[in-house]
Amino acid sequence: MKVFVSSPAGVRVYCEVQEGQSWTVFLARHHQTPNENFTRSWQDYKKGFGDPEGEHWLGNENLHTLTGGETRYRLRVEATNLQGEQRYGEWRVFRVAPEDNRYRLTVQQYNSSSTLGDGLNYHNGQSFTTVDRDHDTHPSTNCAVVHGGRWRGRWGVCGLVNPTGPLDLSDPHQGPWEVMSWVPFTRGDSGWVKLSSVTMMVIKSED
Ligand SMILES: [Ca+2]
Repeated sequence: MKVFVSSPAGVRVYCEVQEGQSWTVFLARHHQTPNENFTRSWQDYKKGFGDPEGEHWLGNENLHTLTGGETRYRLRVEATNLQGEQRYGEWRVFRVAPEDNRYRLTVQQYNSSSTLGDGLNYHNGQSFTTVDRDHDTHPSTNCAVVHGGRWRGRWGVCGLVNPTGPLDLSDPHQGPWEVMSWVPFTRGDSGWVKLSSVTMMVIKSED
């Protein structure tokens, strides 16, 4: 169930309520007309963009305010492939550092009952990178720019998961790494899979 709330700071937020628990959505991607532009600057990813009722990024500053304190947050990702198959993944620790630490990502303790693979582990500890701020580990390339800017805003390395990649799937010859994708889509697999939708959300940890 979708619920829209305003934070004390006046930020309008989409919360996904599942089994009585209210998850704060920070990334929503799906087909809409027109699709949201995710090739954005550091400032845009900092502040957030898009419509909470449609495709959007909540903003790195909001993510840090929410998850960067003493309270531990969990992460849940729900993803659907082009065949309509759904997977979910959960991580028991999700934290985004302040801007002066380049919104560095901590994502740990993958829940092994997840059906979605743990590609995010590859991004653990990485800084956030945008087309105008290369903070990734690749020495000669900005990962947000390669493949025509298709890697977009991301935490740190070229690969693996690409939830901010383009949703234009009209070219069957495009590799999955060039569009919105996840690897491994199924826990225990190794395959790189194009996605038709993805939602990333957080909730306070109960332990
Ligand atoms: Ca680089």
